[in-house]
Amino acid sequence: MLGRTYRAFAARPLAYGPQLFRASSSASNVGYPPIPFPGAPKSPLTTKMDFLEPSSITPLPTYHVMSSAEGRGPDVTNEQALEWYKNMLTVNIMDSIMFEAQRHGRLSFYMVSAGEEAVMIGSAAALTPDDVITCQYRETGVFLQRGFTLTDFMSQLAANHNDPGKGRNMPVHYSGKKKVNVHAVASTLATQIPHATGAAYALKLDAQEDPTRSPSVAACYFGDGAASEGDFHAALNVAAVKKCPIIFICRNNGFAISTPTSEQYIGDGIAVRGLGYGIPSIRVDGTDIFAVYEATREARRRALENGGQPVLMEFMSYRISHHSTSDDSMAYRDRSEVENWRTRHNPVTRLKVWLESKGLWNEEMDKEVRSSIRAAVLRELVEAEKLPKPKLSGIFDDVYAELTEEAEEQREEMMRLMTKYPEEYDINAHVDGIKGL
Ligand SMILES: Cc1ncc(C[n+]2csc(CCOP(=O)(O)OP(=O)(O)O)c2C)c(N)n1
Ligand SMILES: [Mg+2]
Repeated sequence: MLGRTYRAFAARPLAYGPQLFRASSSASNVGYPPIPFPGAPKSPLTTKMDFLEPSSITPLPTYHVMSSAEGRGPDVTNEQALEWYKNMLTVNIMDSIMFEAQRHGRLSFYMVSAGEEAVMIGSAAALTPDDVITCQYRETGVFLQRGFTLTDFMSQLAANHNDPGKGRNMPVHYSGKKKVNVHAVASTLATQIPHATGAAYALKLDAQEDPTRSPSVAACYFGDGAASEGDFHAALNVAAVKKCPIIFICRNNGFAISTPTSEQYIGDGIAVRGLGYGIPSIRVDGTDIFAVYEATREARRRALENGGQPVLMEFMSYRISHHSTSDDSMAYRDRSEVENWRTRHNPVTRLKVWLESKGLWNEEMDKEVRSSIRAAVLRELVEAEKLPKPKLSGIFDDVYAELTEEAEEQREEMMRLMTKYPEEYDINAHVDGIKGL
């Protein structure tokens, strides 16, 4: 009955004759020509006044593969599964080391993605290098899966001169455009969503101009909290109307800092919002890497169909970690709840158990790989810290095409202070043997 147009007149048989009588017995106007209202031209007329109650609609199901009752195996090779497991471990181990490093004062800030490793690695594995990505800040695994190395991560975290963002952003705001086609992380929530729609529209126009080039999509990652921003709605609607090849990837981890999803919305999550905009949408178990991979691969195929169209995916998970190093989530949720998710629905453990069940992995291998990842992260961190910082005098570069008057004044003032107080402005003072600004 979805989307029928109620018509009180239709209940009066005399006005419309016997044909309508028949129609009203099935509570609709079968046989009566629909009125082509431009705002809903496909809506049939009905005599049944039906306010749709959200509670009468069955919640959207959650697609899963790993433990599906049908017992179907995932459509992946053993090599893929092993590579993904090692990448999930790498994110996990790097996260715990860097979280500690922040506590020791070695960096100002950090965010971990425990509980969401499968969402990042599995979805990124289904995309191609030419696909353009924008993301939020908890997508470390996407960068890793696309070829960002530990050296790249550490250069940004230590803000040394190898960071493409030139040390200007907070830690975890990686700049990966050149290396892995992931735009710089912007934590002004949801701004990345219309940006991705714009990128997808550009990809569509490029493909129209040159049909020989291999088609690519834009993929946009964001959280359940970001989906409460106006930018989310605008980006989805424009992408739908302009038929842009884009995959909207919502990580629904249950929280926006301390706000649980139960206080953010009362509807059935995020995926159903896509339907309102005419976008094919799916909800997926984000702790099941095979479901994540298969669904994203299919979403990509659909996004490229018919010259392009958006797809919305909602990956369900739980933010096992604190929001960031600035947060203490024990202030607003039970330790037992977190422990339950960490132990019972942990995406890393789920894949490990699956690999073990196939005879592809064992405890000994696990220990060995974990310790070599740990050693590599620590080594890269120490090396990154030794390298010089980007030039302080360059902070005004690349920001404006032409410096504004105020920015020019600030730049001159900074240069004057740097010359007058070279010791105070030496940002490399902490690094042995490096001098200069
Ligand atoms: C426009 C804007 N408003 C508020 C914030 C502060 N803020 C930073 S992260 C965050 C929560 C976002 O939650 P979600 O999108 O679910 O992502 P998650 O942290 O769960 O990965 C908020 C409110 C911000 N960065 N930008
Ligand atoms: Mg969230």
